[in-house]
Amino acid sequence: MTPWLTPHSPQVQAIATLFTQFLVVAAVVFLSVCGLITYCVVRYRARQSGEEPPQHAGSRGLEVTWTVIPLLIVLVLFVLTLRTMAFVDAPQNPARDPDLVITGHQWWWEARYPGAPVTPAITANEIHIPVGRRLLARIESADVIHDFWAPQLARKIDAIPGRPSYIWLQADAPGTYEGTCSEFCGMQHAGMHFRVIAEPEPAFMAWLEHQAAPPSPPTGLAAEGASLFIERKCGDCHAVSPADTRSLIGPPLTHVAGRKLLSGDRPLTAQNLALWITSPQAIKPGNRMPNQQLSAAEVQALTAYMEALP
Ligand code: HEC
Ligand SMILES: [Cu+2]
Repeated sequence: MTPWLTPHSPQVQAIATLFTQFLVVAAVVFLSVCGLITYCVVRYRARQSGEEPPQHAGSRGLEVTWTVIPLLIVLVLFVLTLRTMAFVDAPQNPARDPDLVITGHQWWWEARYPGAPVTPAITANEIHIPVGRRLLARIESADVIHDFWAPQLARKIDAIPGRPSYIWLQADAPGTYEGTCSEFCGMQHAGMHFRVIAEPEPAFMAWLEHQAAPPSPPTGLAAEGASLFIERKCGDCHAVSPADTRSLIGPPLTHVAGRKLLSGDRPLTAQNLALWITSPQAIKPGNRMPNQQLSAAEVQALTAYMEALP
């Protein structure tokens, strides 16, 4: 199996097992039908003598057989499916707070950790989780219907505006797992990638604490960038403090430099940051960040500021 389809959670393992069971049953049905057809073609083919095979009309025995066998097959598949669903699906009216709230935005993912001992921790596109723990995640949308899909870790689930849904999110080994939006949601639907980064508990806690802590005050060129950030109204769409918990149009930038990818897609380097700030539409056409017509000096200062937010 291709590596990115290898199950890495008990839930996805159960889905993969169900798939195999269906495949085996379908293969048996397919081969029996092929066998029966071949048999009939050979056994009852036109003979030289022109003699017709014996003709029968109606047979209760046969009718009952070919009704009961498919019924049993469907029943078995139905029970297997129900069992898998019961194991895989999270309660849709959970009695407790979710560990994670994931919100789809055009065209990025926001993640919050309301159940964590240190809050508020908010991030975008790179969702850290502790390894081996089954997390209850609430999936929401800020605008249109998206679909949260990390194929190795959890089932697919629609993110529907105004109607939260819940899934179990779990990884049984440390690693970085790719995910993507799986429901067409506009121009940059195909650019709506995310990653789930599963780490041992201590590393995850350290990450969480870091996200919840304010970034250290910028100095030098970065400080100039920080005032430009306010002047140029970047702050209307982006948070730069964990205390700013509003759900905004753009991803939180509080610890943006700590992420590996810019907009979930390309390496987060100074060069790519500068390119993005100069002309976001050139990188991700149609995305909701306007070109601010900044001068080269302004871009430089803003890039230094972004880099000063690890
Ligand atoms: C009208 C709202 C808006 C304004 C104003 C705005 N941005 Fe953005 N910004 C966005 C959106 C939306 C995205 C995410 C786009 C996407 O990935 O689809 C984004 C993404 C970014 C990213 C990449 C973040 C990541 O997680 O990869 C950076 C960096 C950024 N903006 C910096 C700035 C700076 C600096 C300014 C001010 C000059 C600014 N933005 C002004 C909406 C805005
Ligand atoms: Cu989407």
